[in-house]
Amino acid sequence: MRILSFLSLLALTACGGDGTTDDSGSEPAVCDDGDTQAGSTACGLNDRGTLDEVCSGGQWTDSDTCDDADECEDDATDTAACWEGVGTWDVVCTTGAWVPSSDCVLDGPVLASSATDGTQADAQTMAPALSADGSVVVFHSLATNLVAGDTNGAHDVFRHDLKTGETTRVSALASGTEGNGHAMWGDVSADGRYVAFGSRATNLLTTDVNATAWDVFRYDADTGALELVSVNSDGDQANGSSGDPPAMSDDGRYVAFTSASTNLPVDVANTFHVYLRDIDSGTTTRISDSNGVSPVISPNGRFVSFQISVASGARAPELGVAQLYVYDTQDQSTTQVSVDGTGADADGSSYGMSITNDGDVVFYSQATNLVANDVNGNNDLFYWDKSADTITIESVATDGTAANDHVFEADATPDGSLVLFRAGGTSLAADVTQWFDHLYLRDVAAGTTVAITSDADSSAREPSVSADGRHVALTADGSTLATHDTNGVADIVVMPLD
Ligand SMILES: [Ca+2]
Ligand SMILES: [Ca+2]
Ligand SMILES: [Ca+2]
Ligand SMILES: [Ca+2]
Repeated sequence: MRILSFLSLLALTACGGDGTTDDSGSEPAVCDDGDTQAGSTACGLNDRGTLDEVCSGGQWTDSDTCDDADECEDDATDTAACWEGVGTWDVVCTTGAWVPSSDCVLDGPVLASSATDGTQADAQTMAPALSADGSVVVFHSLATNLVAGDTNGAHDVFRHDLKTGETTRVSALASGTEGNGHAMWGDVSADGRYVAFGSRATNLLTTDVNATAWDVFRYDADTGALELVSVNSDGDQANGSSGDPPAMSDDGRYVAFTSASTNLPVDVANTFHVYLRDIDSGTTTRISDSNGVSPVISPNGRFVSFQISVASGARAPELGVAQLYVYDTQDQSTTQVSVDGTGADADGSSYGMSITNDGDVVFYSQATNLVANDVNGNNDLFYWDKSADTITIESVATDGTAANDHVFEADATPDGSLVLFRAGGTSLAADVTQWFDHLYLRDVAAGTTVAITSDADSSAREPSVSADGRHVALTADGSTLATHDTNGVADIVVMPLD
């Protein structure tokens, strides 16, 4: 069949052409001059294309036109712009096309608290939280010009996507109705899709039974929908205030929050407790005793760290000192973190900042008895290793020099290998000579500390590190960290760490 077809094709071709006889005696014309057809000579960057043939003098000859669309030679490497041109990633040529071979890393600091068109915020912004790859940052702001129609005169929670440059308001209904009260303290899922936040607006629900008491919501960026998180396992709204920053797991399923309600579940004392909401199963569990506040959740959702506030509480026998605990959802056990080597309570208050997937807790504390020779008289940053049950001090210089001023606010990667923290003083890095607050990057395993904001910058605070350790979001009081920052108020800056 194949031979017959080939012969038939030859016959047809021979009968084609312009039909004239070649007087010179050379080959008879087989095609009309100027016609083109697909050829068979390999061409292109990866020899995957074929040269077109053009009819000239009645004969088919290869043209210069290759039908190959490959943009690069296979296995070649290069770098390319990403995230709307604000970042760079490695690319490798795969089947003739450039394919990213690394995550996108910002080329430099970006002013994230801006409108989609780049307009700077007209009022202060704070409390950033960063997605796993650093591409989505959420924050709250009093600015009225980050989105159209912000006329509520209240803080709102916003979501800025570095991949597209888009800024959206999270604390509003999909219909466009804006909240009639403050919304604050956004936390974002690893993929940037979900945002948990608190709001005292009364019009984000059909019926807000606790009126202007704070509630916790979860926003879905895929649908624009809001879901009430501060509810009990029957779906009833909390009857008291849930007014602490909520903490959400990486997948957006678990949200830990503080509430003074008496129906989450039934609770006789109108005091604060920490609750864990499982949005998928629709259950809410109380995980702290009285006066539990300030929850921090591990990225995998297994562990929640919280503080027992100083007001009272069975777990804080030394009144006036807030102790720190970690709750394990796997066996419902609670362990006190803030203890000295003999198991005695910390002699100063402790504040949980971040908790790893293994349940290790990064916290700062006023205590002097958590490690030996803590004589600096300042807050320090500590790392509680759950499996080893040891506490180390991490707010030290690479050579071990102690902090000579206060330390607070920290965030860690999910494996605890990197810790970002805020500290005043001048003793933690050689290039810091000004006393105002700088941010430092501590490599816990290597024992190294470097300043990531310089003396040329104004104070920086509230670090949020991406899970991949490549970016940090921070609140910048000054204007030097990001270019084009001329608004004179605090902004959110996202910057590369390497
Ligand atoms: Ca507003
Ligand atoms: Ca409410
Ligand atoms: Ca100390
Ligand atoms: Ca600014």
